Amino acid sequence: MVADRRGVDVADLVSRARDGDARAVARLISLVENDSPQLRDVAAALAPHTGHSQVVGLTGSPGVGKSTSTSALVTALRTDGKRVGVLAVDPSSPFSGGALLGDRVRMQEHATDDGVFIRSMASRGQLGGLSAAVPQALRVLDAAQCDVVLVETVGVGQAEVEIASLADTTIVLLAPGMGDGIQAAKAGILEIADVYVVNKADRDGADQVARDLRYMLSLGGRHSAAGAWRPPIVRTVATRNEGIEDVVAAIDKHREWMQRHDVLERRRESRAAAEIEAIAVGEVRQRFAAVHGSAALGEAARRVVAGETDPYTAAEKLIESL
Ligand SMILES: Nc1nc2c(ncn2[C@@H]2O[C@H](COP(=O)(O)OP(=O)(O)O)[C@@H](O)[C@H]2O)c(=O)[nH]1
Ligand SMILES: [Mg+2]
Repeated sequence: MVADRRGVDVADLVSRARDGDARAVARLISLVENDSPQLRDVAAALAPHTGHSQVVGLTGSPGVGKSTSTSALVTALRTDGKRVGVLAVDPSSPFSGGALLGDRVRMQEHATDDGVFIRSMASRGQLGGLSAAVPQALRVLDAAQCDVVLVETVGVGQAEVEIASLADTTIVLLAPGMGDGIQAAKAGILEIADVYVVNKADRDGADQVARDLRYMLSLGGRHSAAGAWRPPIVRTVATRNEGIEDVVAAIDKHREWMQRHDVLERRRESRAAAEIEAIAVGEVRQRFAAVHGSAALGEAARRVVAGETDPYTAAEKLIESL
């Protein structure tokens, strides 16, 4: 193994991750999460090994049962022999412990399973925020040959909608007694669902939640167009693994539908486009920061003041020189 002073041997890490080495996977995610100087090497080494995983996002209010459902889904997918990644993402927390600690405890039953990779991420430290770090972490899990990657986001808000939009299939969970439908509708979270899960179906009011949901969906939105995917409503009791196989079936069905209608490629391409754009704009912004107070800018300013050129021409020249 050739590990130079700059750090680790990226190619070796990627090759070990592909073989399912959990420590290599963890190390790679740390590299992308901490915006390491080797981020580019890692991204380049991962690129040829991606495109296999189906990314499934789970979102919904705190307490609705996302973690319990995630754990139950892991069990179901493992029974089917799938390799599974789990990313628990907390956009509002500066710590990757805290709110997610409970989830880790819940995930304990999968801790010794070498076909499951579990990781939590919080917003601490990332230069471009979680929306920049999560796609990279997803690529690591993809390269580690996960068939499915479950992304659980904590809370309901704009940040969660953003993270959820990184998924191929987005599951929105609701539960009775949480005043949840309205909150989710306000946050725009209902619009992003490919599958609805009414969890805690063992409790009173689950039928009402499903009815309210069906009513809200009947009012229109992107799903009402001809030929559009109709998001199913699945009832579950996640604590008893009830209905979980129906969720798995709904995920499979959505994937098949996306492939049949060429939607999967288009969704992934539009996500990649947004990512490239964000990276490019970030890069340009950084270069502009270097321009501020520079000799070139000073010279251009002098020429504008002297009437030798106009500010538009000067700005154009500056952009060209970047
Ligand atoms: N009665 C009932 N309780 C559930 C069900 N699913 C989860 N819970 C409980 O609801 C609480 C919150 O669950 P959790 O998975 O942590 O929710 P999260 O915040 O969305 O991740 C926990 O006490 C779970 O045991 C369910 O189907 N029925
Ligand atoms: Mg949770």
